[in-house]
Amino acid sequence: MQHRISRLVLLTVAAAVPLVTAAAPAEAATGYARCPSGYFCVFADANGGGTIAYFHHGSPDLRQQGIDNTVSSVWDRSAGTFALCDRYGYAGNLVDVFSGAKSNLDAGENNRASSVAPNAHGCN
Ligand SMILES: [Ca+2]
Repeated sequence: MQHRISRLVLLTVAAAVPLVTAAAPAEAATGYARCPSGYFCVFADANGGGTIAYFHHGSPDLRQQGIDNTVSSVWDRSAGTFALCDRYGYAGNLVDVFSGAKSNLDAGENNRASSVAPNAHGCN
C-alpha cells in the first residue's frame, strides 16, 4: 500500500508540470528535430542544440522557460512571424523570424532574447 501511494503522488506531479510551463524539453529527438510542426522554437545552443522552448503565442518572459539570454538558434515552424526581444514584456527589438526560417542568430542577437512576441516588429 505504501508503494502504491508513492506512485500516485509522482504521477500527479508529472501531470502538473505542463500546466506551469509553456514549453517542455523533449528528450527523444536531438537538435532541430525536437521542434514540433506548427511551433516557433528557440534553442540555447547553435544549430538547434541545448535547451529548447517552443511557442504558439510567444512568451513575455523567457525566464519562465529557462532560456533567458541564452537563445542562439531558432526555427519557425509556424505559419506566422515571431520577434525576439532583448527585454521582458516584449521590449527591445532584436530580430524578426519569418515562417520557415531556421538558423543560428547573428553575433549581435546571440544570447540576448528575453521575450518572444507573436508577430513581426512585435517588440516595443
Ligand atoms: Ca536580454
